Amino acid sequence: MVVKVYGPAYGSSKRVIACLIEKEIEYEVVNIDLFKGENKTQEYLKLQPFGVLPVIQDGDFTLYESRAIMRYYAEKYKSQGTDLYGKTMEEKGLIDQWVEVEAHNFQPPLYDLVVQLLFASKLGVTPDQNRIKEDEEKLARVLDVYEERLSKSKYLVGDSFSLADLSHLPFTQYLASGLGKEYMIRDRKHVSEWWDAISNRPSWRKVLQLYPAPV
Ligand SMILES: N[C@@H](CCC(=O)N[C@@H](CS)C(=O)NCC(=O)O)C(=O)O
Repeated sequence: MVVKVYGPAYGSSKRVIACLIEKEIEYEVVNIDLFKGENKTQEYLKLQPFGVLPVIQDGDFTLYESRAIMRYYAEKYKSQGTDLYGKTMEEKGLIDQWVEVEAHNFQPPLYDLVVQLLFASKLGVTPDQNRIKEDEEKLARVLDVYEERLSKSKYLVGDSFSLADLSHLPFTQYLASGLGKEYMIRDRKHVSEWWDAISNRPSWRKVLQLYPAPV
């Protein structure tokens, strides 16, 4: 059964696709254009009642929330493709910890910077300079924690690439190019080396090549 991914051009969908590629799982995409409101149609809301991307359909199984989807496939195909979800319960716990940090500490200020700096005109939002400054300050404090963590190991959890790192790819990509804030990565030696390592994975290069950002 080929997995159907509704997306695919936006950040959260790319998290799922990078995971599917790492796990060597066959998939096809269904294009949903957020700027045309295709995520708010009755048909789409039946799949994802909150009207956001992505959703996957795997036979008659439907799942939304990008991080739940990547965990599902990392577990379901544990021994296929890259092992992304740790070898021990402790590794798994730490991977989950960093996925939660990504979702609750890292992505929120960065998502807002993307909306303010990249999507504002398309979304009819006036960029708010105070908010941009606050977001950058918040994100800088988070990245300082990452710098400390990454001074101790190559990846967020030990010496292997895992869901903890993968989950950061889509929004760090915006930070690395497009927002004019690449220095937030490059000024931090260990974050910078980590970004080079994870963003050069063939899976991520393929995602970028196949699904260019909409703006
Ligand atoms: N927690 C959700 C967030 C999904 C999300 O915010 N998706 C964005 C695209 S990256 C979206 O669909 N935004 C449309 C909207 O907010 O109307 C997930 O990870 O799946």
